[in-house]
Amino acid sequence: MTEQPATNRLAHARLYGILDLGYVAPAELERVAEQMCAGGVDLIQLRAKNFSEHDIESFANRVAPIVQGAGVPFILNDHPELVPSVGADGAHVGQDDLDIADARWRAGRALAGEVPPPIIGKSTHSIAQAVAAAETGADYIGFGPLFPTPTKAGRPAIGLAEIARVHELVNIPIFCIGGIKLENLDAVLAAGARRVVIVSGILQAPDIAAYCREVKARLARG
Ligand code: TZP
Ligand code: MG
Repeated sequence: MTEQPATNRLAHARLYGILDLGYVAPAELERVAEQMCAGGVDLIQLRAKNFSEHDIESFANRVAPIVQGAGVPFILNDHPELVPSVGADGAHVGQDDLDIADARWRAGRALAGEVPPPIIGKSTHSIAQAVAAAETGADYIGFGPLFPTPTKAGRPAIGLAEIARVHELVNIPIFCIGGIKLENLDAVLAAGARRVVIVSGILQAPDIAAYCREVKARLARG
């Protein structure tokens, strides 16, 4: 089978998993990445708050071959400048981080002409931010947090009411995020979500691959 470019795989991605060092010990990164890939996660981000850039580069260099070897695009949180050295597929930035154009330039400047352009994603917390992210060139957005979550403590939940509207207004992939678990996934899908990011639900599952498979099955039905 011919390998699809990461941007094509983004277009079909439904489940976005995050390897978050708040839940995963550094020594466990490879094992957890393998389980997420085995469970069918479509996109994987490395998120390591409070670690040095040096540590993040080294984590990413360990994880990238596993994730990309499984045909899954690999995204770095916060550090577009590390995309070229790691060979990641892109970077994810928040509202208080670099703007999309700057992130894209940093992520892609050493790669021009050699590999496909980087995927740049943006966190959004309202419809206005979602529309702005699409207009300024994001390849996808996170939309949330839908529910309060310890993974992003202090960020107010936005609930389910705006999910349908944001899908009417924004034409790039929208990944709903924040407090999503198997227990509330059907309600999130019924509200109009098509794609989700799940962090703690996956990383705290007793069987990560089985949990991911069940989420994918529900997404396929939803
Ligand atoms: N951005 C908005 S909510 C969130 C991020 C990174 C955390 C989602 O994590 P969880 O554990 O799935 O609630
Ligand atoms: Mg950030």
